[in-house]
Amino acid sequence: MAMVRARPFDFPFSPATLALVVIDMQRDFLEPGGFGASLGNDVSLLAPAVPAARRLIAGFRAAGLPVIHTMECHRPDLSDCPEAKRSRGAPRLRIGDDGPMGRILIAGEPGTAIVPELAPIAGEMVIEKPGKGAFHATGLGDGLARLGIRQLVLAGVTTEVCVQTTMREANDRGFDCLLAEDATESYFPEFKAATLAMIRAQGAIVGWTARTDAVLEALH
Ligand code: C5J
Repeated sequence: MAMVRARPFDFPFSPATLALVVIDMQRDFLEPGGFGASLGNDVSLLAPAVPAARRLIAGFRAAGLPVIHTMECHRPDLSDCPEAKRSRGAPRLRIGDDGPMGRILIAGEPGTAIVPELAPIAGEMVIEKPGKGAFHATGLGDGLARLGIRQLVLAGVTTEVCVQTTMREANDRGFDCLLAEDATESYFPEFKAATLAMIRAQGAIVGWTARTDAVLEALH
């Protein structure tokens, strides 16, 4: 069994059952003019997660382990966007409205794309998800089962919304989950800190956290 130096204690894993899941590293969250900015957030706060996520992706690819990407987005007719979701947020620019990078959070629009530094390569699983959690109304669970994956390293944005929701969904489905501390960011640094603390509290009640360097060291 390999081991990542992690908190609250070391994370044991088998490379045969480990995958990286990179959550929603999309222009709509990371760049001006997208969904995140429309909600009044300072999107520059998410930028530090990009280089760390890039190193994680490179490390998993080099080790021959699966890299899975998710994208929060909806069908152009919004049939998968509950009114309860669309009606919250900024009234002047809602999901499906035309923004500077195309329609906000709609599949296929320029703003919905993953930032170029972290773009998926051929053969990698890309999950389009209508919810905050990546298991809700997607094929992620079946895809992981097909690959025999039981343990996940997570990265992405935002820490306390889509990343934490996905991690909790995965934990309830029996996956061991580790969140890469420096490869995730929030528009609210205090929410990120609280999320990391609550994940690893009570004997890793939701999972583990570790620095990207510690994950990469363990993959060698
Ligand atoms: C949000 C996400 N924050 N990917 N989405 O609405 O965290």
